[in-house]
Amino acid sequence: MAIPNDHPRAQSLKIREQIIEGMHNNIVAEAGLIAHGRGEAFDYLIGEESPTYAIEQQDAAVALLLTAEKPVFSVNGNVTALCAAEVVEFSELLNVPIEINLFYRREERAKIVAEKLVESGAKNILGLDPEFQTIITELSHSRRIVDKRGIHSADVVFVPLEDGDRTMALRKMGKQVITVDLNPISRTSVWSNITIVNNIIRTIPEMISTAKELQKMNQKELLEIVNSFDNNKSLRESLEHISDRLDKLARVALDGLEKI
Ligand code: PTJ
Repeated sequence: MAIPNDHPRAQSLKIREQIIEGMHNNIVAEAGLIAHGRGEAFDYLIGEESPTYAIEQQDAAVALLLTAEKPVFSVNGNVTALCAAEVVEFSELLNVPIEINLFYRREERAKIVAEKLVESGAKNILGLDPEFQTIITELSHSRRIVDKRGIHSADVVFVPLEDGDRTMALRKMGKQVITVDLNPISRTSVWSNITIVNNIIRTIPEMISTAKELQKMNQKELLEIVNSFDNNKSLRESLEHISDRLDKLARVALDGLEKI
């Protein structure tokens, strides 16, 4: 559906169209629409812009990726539909491989997701070649299938829009997990080492800009950023941000969102 630019919620509706189109093209799972709706609701609550706490989370995440020995990006259908080009640009900038890892895995869909990433400039996609597949034994669903060259041997896994089970399994395997999840109280958010409570649409371009700055720092400076980050404290800040907004909204509710 064509969204008129003058619609007050044009940007949100256009993004919704991207997800719907992604579902029709078999990139996004049906459940991806539901996940997106949940994300939209939380984005509404945080104010549909990147709060200060999110910038700090993104800085810590970039610093961790820059100090990692073997990082990997784990990419699913929603992330591909929303920001394939940006994810590819980020992966090229940091020289981090992309692995396709789907919750609702079907080989045909995994190939379609890969094609979209290749169309967007990706040169090498992990997660498809059966020769390199192995499993995370702690998991029973299809996200257990991982690539020996990627997630299985990585020290840091950047896995936006993740489900909680796998985050726990990855942590138990000794990996550091960075996620992007608009819901600060999801199991993924709570279990990750660094949770970015922000919309992936804003996060990846902002992380690209941050990476260009942080690439000028030395390892010691980067490690200071990583070590001074406290995920629990940061999640608390995100909840306080939502709670403050709701508090203000409750007071000025009928005057509209733009006033706060
Ligand atoms: O492509 P697949 O098969 O791997 O499936 C992907 C989905 C997302 C359907 C699957 O991983 C899933 O069901 O995820 P969940 O458990 O619904 O978790 C998704 C989380 O992402 C939720 O907490 C949402 O609030 C959050 N979310 C949704 N859209 C965004 C988001 N977070 C950041 N940016 C978004 N745009």
